[in-house]
Amino acid sequence: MSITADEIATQPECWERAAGLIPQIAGALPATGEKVAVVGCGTSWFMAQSYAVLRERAGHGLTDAFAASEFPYGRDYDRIVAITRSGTTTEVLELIRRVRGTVKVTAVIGDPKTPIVDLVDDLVVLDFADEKSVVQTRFATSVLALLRTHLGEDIAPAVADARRAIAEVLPPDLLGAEQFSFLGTGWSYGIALEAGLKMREAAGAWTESYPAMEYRHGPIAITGPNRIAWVFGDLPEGLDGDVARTGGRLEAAGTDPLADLIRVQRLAVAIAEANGLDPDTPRNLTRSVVLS
Ligand code: F1P
Repeated sequence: MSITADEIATQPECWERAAGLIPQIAGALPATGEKVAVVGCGTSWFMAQSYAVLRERAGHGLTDAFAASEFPYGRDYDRIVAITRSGTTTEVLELIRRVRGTVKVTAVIGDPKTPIVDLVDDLVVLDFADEKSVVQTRFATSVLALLRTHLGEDIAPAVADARRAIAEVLPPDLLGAEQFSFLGTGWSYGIALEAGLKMREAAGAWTESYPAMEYRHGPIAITGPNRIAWVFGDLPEGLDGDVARTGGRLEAAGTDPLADLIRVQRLAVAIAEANGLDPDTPRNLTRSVVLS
């Protein structure tokens, strides 16, 4: 079994541990009413996007998400939340150095032995969810489990869905599919983006990601026999019929989107292995992007 597969399987326990941290670390996370920008790169950026939607829709205050390299300097935020497993990603560190002293910064990290710990005002360490694997799985989802709990959500139903997602046999149609369009609404759009990235990173698969209601505005032209439209969370009305008419397969588990992401992670590992790739050593990737 690959290291990635091992780490994927530990997610339910990691989410419970992350949720259990809230009483100790709540003060490090944004207070209700604060204007917040959440930043990261790659997977961490997609978790930032999901959190931003969840926080704002839960009424906790204005929340924007940016790729660290695209941060709009000069905007008036009360706090920046930086999500980074490694704590060494160049764009994230550059951003923090640039805003230091002008706005409060919280870092949510996996590895506490990195320079970021001395640069930020508040720190949340999820070292138990850190990974050996290059591609992120459990760190990212544990961050979102932590943040959802901080917003007042009970993570237990998602954990139960996650356990089922780990135990389930993956349908053979999915393993042999040629293309995947991942779709989401609200916070599950960030999950759709991450699903697409995971399949590209671990399996070199052809994937695309869209807000679910945007899918009919062009992307549906890609779907056809042996291609998958995968919906996280709520299925928009009529989309099942639209996908059926293309001859493609609709995948819509209707479970918690974060738990459904686990099925994609498992699929990515399975497709990589079926194609003779090692999911632990993905092509052209490093655990953290450190630019010189
Ligand atoms: C972010 C990241 C990963 C990606 C790749 C390079 O890392 O972009 O999401 O999978 O391995 O690094 P981090 O800032 O969260 O450590």
